Amino acid sequence: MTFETVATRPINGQKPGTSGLRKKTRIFMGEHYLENFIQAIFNAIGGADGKTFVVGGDGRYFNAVAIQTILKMAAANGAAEVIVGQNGHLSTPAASHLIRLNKTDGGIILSASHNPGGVDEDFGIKFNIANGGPAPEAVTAAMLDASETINSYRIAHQPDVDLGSIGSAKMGQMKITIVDPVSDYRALMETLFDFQAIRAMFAAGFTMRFDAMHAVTGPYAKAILEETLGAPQGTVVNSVPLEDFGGVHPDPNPIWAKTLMDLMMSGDAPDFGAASDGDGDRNMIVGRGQYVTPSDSLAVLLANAHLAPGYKDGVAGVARSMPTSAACDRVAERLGVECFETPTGWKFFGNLMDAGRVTICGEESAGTGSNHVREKDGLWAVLLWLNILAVRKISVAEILADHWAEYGRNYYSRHDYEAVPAVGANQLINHVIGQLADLPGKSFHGLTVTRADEFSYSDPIDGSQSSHQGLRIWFEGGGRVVLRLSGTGTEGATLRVYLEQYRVPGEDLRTDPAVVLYPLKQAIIQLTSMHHFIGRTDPDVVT
Ligand code: VG1
Ligand code: CO
Repeated sequence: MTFETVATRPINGQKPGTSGLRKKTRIFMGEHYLENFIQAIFNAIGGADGKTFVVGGDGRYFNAVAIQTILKMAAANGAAEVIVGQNGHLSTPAASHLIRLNKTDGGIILSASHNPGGVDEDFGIKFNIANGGPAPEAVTAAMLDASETINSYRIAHQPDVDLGSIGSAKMGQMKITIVDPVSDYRALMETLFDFQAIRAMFAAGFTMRFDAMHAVTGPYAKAILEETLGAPQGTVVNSVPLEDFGGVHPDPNPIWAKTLMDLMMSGDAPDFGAASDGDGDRNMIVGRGQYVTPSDSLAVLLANAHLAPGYKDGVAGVARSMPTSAACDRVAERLGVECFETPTGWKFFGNLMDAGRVTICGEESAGTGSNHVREKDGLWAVLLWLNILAVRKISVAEILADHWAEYGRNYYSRHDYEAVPAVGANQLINHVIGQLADLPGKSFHGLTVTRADEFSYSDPIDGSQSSHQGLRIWFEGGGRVVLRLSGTGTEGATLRVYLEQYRVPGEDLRTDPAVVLYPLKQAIIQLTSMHHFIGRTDPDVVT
């Protein structure tokens, strides 16, 4: 086999964000761009020599081409083996599982998750470490450093490998193992959930719709929900992964999964609805006539996890990202377990899970998961909900009503201002940072600030510090607003405004969240001088 060492130069901007490096697909397709970044990953981890990796992606445009390049580079860098999902497909949680199951040195996941796919849309690459989780900040910083000093990369001159059939192949000395993307993952799910109870529930006529949004979860959902658990054919819709996700954003929220939402709010609604994102790590849960916010879903799953066999002995603790509502904190308190507040992004949960401090983690963006892998896991959340429904035998709406009656309700909504000029967005954040110390005692739209800060995190396991992780402003009466800029976009900036208002049990807990959160929304518009900095006050997406 012939290897080539190709001379290259650093390319600006290969800085991983909240979840890997995301750019326009055409940028990734540019000369040396992908190669530089892959070589930077290998360089950052002390080389690939003798190592084993898992490689797979969400099937978006350029996935298949990029995987061939990665294989050739892994071979030229001396990797011993690469485990690849058939046709190059692996959901993010399934990749995390394969990394752990096969005790590999890590994995390369090709995905831009909820961002749209296509030649003129987005592509992304993330590196996961040997525990199966996203590279922590020390590793992503090393990757950036390596990308800034690179002067060559190594690649093999070999024909493309046929990834269509399961089995093994060789590229020079390197073994390539092509695996069924679903089977190991399905086996793991069977160890966690009471499949028999869920099967009995479907057999008794329980109805469901799962919208795979033409993303990677389709084959997983079909195999598990329909083939294994007996849900009728057609339960999973949009189940064939497409390179452009059928032209939509594969983002499981009421906006992008509107067809599912409309069905669930109609007279024809099935008992249960769910959707997942591009790479299968996030989920949307919706009952008949009842949307479940991701923060509430996390709290409900935590409170009821013991009903599933995998969690029957209880949980060690819980962690949530800072913008996520405090609904799960109340459950943790009742359970007498630790509750951690981390920066946005799953990479901050890995240490806590490895140390056995937390079992369940979640984010307001519809990411939920547990220590069965080191990634968020969309289908896992759906299966845990199904397990709970099978045991409790009441509706989603009733489960939620019970929960609020017991713990109170954290009304919650996220407002996204997309494609905002980056300059204005940064000025807005700096404007608020400049006021933080003086905010307490001041009133905006009739609401008085009690406390305000910029969130920093000190990892309790390894002591690493992460600062500038978002602004928090608390108001009299149990309100909180969080402001931060997205770290997953590829154009301009996205300002995220997270609104939360707590009401205790006994208060009216059925009011429309938009009504309850309206005063907070007005207060933050005034406090940030939003119109001045970004030219508008109406969000593009409300979830
Ligand atoms: C968003 C979400 C965050 C999530 C991240 C990756 O990040 O807010 O909670 O972990 O996406 O999820 P940001 O920086 O845009 O707010 V995924 O499913 O895109 O890998
Ligand atoms: Co995702």
